[in-house]
This record gives sequence, C-alpha cells and structure tokens, in this order.
Amino acid sequence: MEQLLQAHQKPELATRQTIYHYPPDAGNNEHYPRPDDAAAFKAWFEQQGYIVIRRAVPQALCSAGVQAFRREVLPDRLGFFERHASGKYERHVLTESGFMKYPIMNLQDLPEKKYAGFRRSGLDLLTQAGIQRAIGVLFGEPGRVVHTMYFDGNQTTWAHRDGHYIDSQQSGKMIGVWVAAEDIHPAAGRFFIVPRSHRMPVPGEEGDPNSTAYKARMADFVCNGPLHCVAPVLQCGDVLLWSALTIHGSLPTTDMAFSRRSFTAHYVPRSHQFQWNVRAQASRRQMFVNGLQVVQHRDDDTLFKRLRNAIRSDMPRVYGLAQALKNRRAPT
Ligand SMILES: O=C(O)CCC(=O)C(=O)O
Repeated sequence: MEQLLQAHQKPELATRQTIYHYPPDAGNNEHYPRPDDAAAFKAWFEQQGYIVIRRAVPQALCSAGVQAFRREVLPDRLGFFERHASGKYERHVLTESGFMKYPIMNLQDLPEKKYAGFRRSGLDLLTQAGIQRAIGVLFGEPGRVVHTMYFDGNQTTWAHRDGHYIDSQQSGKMIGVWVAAEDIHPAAGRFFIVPRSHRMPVPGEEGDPNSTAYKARMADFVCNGPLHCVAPVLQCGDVLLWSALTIHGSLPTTDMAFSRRSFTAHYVPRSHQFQWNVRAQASRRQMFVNGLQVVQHRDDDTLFKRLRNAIRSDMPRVYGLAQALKNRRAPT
C-alpha cells in the first residue's frame, strides 16, 4: 500500500488519498494470472476489469520506440500532431523538463516518411505476439487495433471510461493496452485504475464526456466512491490491459524530472465494428502490422482534405499561419 500524492488543485483531477499497487481484496502476493493459464487470466480480467502482464514486450523494442520518438518527433517543433486531450492537431507543448506534455494520437495516421521509424516501431510494439495472445484469450478470437497513442510526459489524464469516447459495436467489449516503454517512476504520474468499476455506474455520468461536469463526477467517484484506486508498478515491457468500461486515468506528476513513456492501443474483436461516441464516423481504411488489422482514421476523402493534410505535414509553417488566421476570425 502506498499513501501518496496530494489532491490536485483542479477538482476534475483530484485523486484518492490512498492509492494501492494491487487490489487489497485480491490477495497479498501481487500476482496476476498469465495468459497461458487462459481460464484464470480471463476470470481475473472479468472480475477486476483489468490485468497486468509482466515483460510481455521485449525491452529492446520499447527502447527502439522511445529512441525513434526522440530522434524524429520530439525535435520537430513546427510539426502538428493529433492530440488526445483536444482531438485537434497541435504543436508540442513541452514540460519544464522538455518532455512532450500531450500524447500523440493514432500513430498509424502519421505521415509515413516523415516519422517512419517512430510509426513503424510504435505499431510493431503494440501488435507484438505477447499482446495478440492475451487479447485472443480475452476476446476468444483475434483482435484488431482501432486507436493508438504515445505518451512522453504527463497530461494528467482525467478519470474516464474509454467506452464513452470509442468502443466496440458491443458496448464495453473494447480493451485498452498500456505498454510501459520505460520503468515508470512513482513520481512520474502513474496510470491508475479503479478495479471493478466496469460493473458499477456512476450517478450522472451520461452526457458529454469532454465536459467539466463529466470529469468532475468521475473524479469524485474515484476520490470518494466505494471502490479502491490502484496504480500498478509498471516496468519497461510490462503491459496493462483494461476493459472499455473500467475507470482510469493518470495520477498527477510530483517530480517533473520523470517522464512516463508509454505506447497504448485500443483493441476490438476482429469480427466487431467499432464506434466513435464523440465524433462523426471516420475513415474505415486499415493497414496490417504483424498480421493484425490496424484501423486508420486519416481524414482524406476529398481533394481539399488531401491538400490540407499535405500542407500540414510538409509545410507546417503555412498550416500554422492559416490556423492562426482562422482562429483570429472565429467569433468569440
Ligand atoms: O496514461 C494515461 O495518461 C491515460 C491513458 C488512457 O486513458 C488510455 O489509453 O485510454
């Protein structure tokens, strides 16, 4: 058990006073069944709404992904990347230690040549055999990837259920996958989860999941609700899987010197469609990585959009100027 972390200033980012490493009602040996023991693995996941697999991804792949990020993406101060928090294309915001604060969404949609090494290594890592096996056990069929992200610093992700944003056609079926790309320091802002919350409604959680009211309600449930909050210790190559309905987020960073590098993906069963709950249906194009389908969302079905995307990727100064002008013209 660990007592940590002062409540954050913003109410929607407040965390519980006592945070555990492992559910206190699940035994005291911090053991998670392995995917080889399929029945126990599935039963644990279904009961708790999450599970951890130690060393599921080779550490060399994690290092290769991080190195590619630091070589190709982080130094690109002009480039625009789709962000998780805003859903918009924005330049990097750096933390005081020079980490990228806001995660990048959908590595599969990045310009293929410009960020070739990062895109390739990130997608390779997220579709590793160890992950595919675990997903297969939980779904009873192969999965496919509908969403990916890369985290470097900490945006202090608000408590939420993924299913409120994106899910399988069968609500709650999607599974999130968080791969620790380095040893995550306790002060870096660990990923937290609320075990068993996938089976428990939060009063008033309906409505816009991007609204302050939603975020405040979910934070209140994490802080004061009947369930424990768990932030597993994750080391490089460890993988955390969780259900689309399990409440999770990230703890505040208490020492800005630490990054929390992670590649994440969201999987649905291969035979399922997926649904966005917060945006109009995007492209259903796909690519294949390690034999697995990865859905691409790049919005380029008209000549205008293809031109806009090319300018964003190849002439970021021009794109930035156009955005600035557009924002100045927008009614306040
Ligand atoms: O690591 C985080 O900050 C949150 C990740 C998350 O919410 C997700 O991958 O769905």
